[in-house]
Amino acid sequence: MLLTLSGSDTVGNTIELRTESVNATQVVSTVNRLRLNGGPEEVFTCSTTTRLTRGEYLFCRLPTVGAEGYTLVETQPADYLDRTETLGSLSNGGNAGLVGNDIFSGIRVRNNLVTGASDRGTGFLFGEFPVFAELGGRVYLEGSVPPNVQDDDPDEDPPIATELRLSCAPASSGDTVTNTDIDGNYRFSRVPVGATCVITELQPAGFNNAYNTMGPGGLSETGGAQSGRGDSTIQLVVPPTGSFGNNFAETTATAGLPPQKVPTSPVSLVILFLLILAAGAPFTRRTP
Ligand SMILES: [Ca+2]
Ligand SMILES: [Ca+2]
Ligand SMILES: [Ca+2]
Ligand SMILES: [Ca+2]
Repeated sequence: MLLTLSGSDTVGNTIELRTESVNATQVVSTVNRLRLNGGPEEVFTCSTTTRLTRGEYLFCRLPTVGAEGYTLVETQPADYLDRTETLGSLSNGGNAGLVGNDIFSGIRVRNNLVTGASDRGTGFLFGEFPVFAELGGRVYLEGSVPPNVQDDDPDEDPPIATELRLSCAPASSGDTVTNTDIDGNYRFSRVPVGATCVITELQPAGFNNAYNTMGPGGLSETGGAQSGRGDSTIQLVVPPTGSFGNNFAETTATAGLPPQKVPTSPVSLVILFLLILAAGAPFTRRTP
């Protein structure tokens, strides 16, 4: 997600900074792109000891802002439905500004030139709701000794190669047929959040059904415990955070395993984007 911070400092320099929210976990730096007084773009790195995670972002090296305050704008990201914003706060106690749709204005970031204390703004949140999510799981031979009803990873529960099919209402925008990878994992992407879907595992030759486990949003399953050699299915409603752990376990034993189900995980409903404004030394020093 692209964010743009703009304003003028106390001696009239115009500042425009742009950054992207991070798309990974344990991120220790972000890139800021600065245009000072409309000049050429300068790229620099913001480092942080507070690691950033997916959706968070960081501006740094902000000079004390002029009377108008900074304005912060979000460019609406593709594949998200717009939600409401939440105003953050400034560590120096200044006016954190006003909140509009995808915009904060009048953010009075002030560095204390007497004590040297840098201002820090946190909690400027842009709310978005994903249109699409991912579904996935694993197909494996239940190989635990004694057998259990959970995925213990490929070294204990070896992968089985097969084909998975996806049928959704409303229909998925992504591929609806896929195959397991080398570890037995499969994944469907661009599946509409809120859709009701059925994942069908084509029963791999030579195996009997052992059990299925349902990921978040799971409603029902077929072709699980002691059900012979038919195809297996899991039906679910797609949560905004996606659904993994939709697993199909097989056995070479004729009788299969006793029927048991693994509980469905809880689901969180909204993904929020967090802004951290970290103030620091001014870009330039000018004598007023
Ligand atoms: Ca938005
Ligand atoms: Ca909004
Ligand atoms: Ca196991
Ligand atoms: Ca099966």
